[in-house]
Amino acid sequence: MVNQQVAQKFYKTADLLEILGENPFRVRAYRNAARTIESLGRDLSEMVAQGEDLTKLPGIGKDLAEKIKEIIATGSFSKLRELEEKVPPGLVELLKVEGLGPKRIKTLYDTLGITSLEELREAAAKGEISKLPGFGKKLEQTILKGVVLAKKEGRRFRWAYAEAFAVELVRFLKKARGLKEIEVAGSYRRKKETVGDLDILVTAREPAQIIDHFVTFPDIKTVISKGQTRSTVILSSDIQVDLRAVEEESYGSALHYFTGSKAHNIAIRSIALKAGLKINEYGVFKGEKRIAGRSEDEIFSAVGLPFIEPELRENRGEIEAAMEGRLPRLITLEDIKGDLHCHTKWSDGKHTVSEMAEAASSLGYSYIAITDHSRRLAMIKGLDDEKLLEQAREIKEVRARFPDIHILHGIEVDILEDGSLDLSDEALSRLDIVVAAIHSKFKLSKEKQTERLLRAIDNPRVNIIAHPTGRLIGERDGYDLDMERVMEHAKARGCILELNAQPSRLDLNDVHLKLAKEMGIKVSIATDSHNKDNLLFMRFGINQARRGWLERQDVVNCLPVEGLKKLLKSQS
Ligand code: DGT
Ligand code: CA
Ligand code: CA
Repeated sequence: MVNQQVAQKFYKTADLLEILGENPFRVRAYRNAARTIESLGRDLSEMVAQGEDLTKLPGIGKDLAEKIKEIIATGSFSKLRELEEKVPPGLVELLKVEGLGPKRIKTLYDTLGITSLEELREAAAKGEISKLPGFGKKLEQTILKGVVLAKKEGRRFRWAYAEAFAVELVRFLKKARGLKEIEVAGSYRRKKETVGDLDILVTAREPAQIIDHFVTFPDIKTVISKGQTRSTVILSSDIQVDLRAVEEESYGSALHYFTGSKAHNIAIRSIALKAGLKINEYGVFKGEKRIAGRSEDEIFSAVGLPFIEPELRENRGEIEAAMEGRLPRLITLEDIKGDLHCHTKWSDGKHTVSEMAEAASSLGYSYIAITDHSRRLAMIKGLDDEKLLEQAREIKEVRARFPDIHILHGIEVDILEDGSLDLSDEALSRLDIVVAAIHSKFKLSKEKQTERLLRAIDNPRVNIIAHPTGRLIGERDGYDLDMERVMEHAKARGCILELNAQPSRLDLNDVHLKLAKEMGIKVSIATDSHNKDNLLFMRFGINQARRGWLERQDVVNCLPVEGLKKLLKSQS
């Protein structure tokens, strides 16, 4: 841990020195030292603590040894801090761009004042870079592509975010003359929680016409490439879109190939090979003869398999299941009968109980659980015993006005640091449903955090654990938990685990959901709505549930209301 940190600081120092055009020997000394440290079998902080002589390490002199000590003591060192003051932070990122070394970065900075990837992209797009001495048109193109890759590196978009662009693009492309079929393939079609880029496939009378139309999409920031049958662009949101036009006779194969995942494709290919077939994005071939390619159904049946839903195509057992005729019948939005986690104005929600009930009713639900926060979350007016009683009176009154929908009175009760709950058993026992969740002390040790959750699961009043891991996609990892123990405990106690459908949460994730299903743990797919529009997040939960192999019978809010009430009662 410390070694990596020290090495990183040295690498960064070398980069900055190089951008500033300083002595190449100094630059090399830092890189060599970084490499030595990376491959060191021992912990530097220990060596320092034991007073060992660091200069015995190859490439580490007196000066660098002092700096290592400084990094261990303070997290950085003064020379680096000095350099960081001198060099704009965006310049270091430019090093990731193919075709750009520190010298060229210095030129770009000195002449065009470029200090970030975005400024570099703009300058390249305007053709300013090719005018600089020693750069040229070809290098400009390389840089443009390099910027895209550098920006993309590690950058992924939440599925729900990408969806808005995918839908818009498909609508736009459908206006092109001669378009026949269109599908957004890739991770998007597999409904992965995050999407790296969008892969669109079309068939068309005149592919070039579609490509011409595609590059006029108003939201495009950069056209990376444009050929007869394919084009790549970057949208203003930085999402990359690859468009490919394919022959109709290959559409099914291309769709299968570009839907992926890569791991699934490779597994399917090896099945084909065993059967003496060749499979690629153009078709399934026996010798020279194409025996399938028009549709995905054709592709699967050519290799002796039933159709496998895109959400399952991760090579996580779907091929074996398909061979053995035990593919799941994946849950759909229509299977959902209600929502079991919703907030109102009683805590931090935007709408009243009656407004939420009405919205749920208009979705055709037969029940909704009102689960506001408990008192511990004082900033957002969490409910105490007394408030809960008041809320019960209001719910009773709303029930009379909405006879079509069952309103369950519940709570999202806080799990305190020791695993006890924020409200008395007596208060909880008056409720129809209790959802328990962690909202504080995210940084407890794995042992403590796990024990905390196990204790909450132990409480017979608790029906459901909400967003069990606490992760926020792209923002925050989940709490440090032993999920295996949590799930075993949930199984033993008959506790339901939530699949929170908020696009930023999707918690549990696909892998945990599949595990839950295999263990026989029931799942509640719930929106955690804070306003009535949020009720529509249910479909994101369904996407994730399908990736987790869930079927109707695995999900408690597919039960009719009597069945649900019976289940809840059986838990306590
Ligand atoms: P992403 O974009 O990172 O969220 O993930 P995908 O799955 O959309 O991956 P992408 O866009 O790189 O490629 C789309 C699909 O094309 C991928 O799911 C499978 C297929 N594919 C790409 N490269 C290969 C490959 O090297 N071998 C095979 N068999 N398939 C590939
Ligand atoms: Ca993709
Ligand atoms: Ca792609």
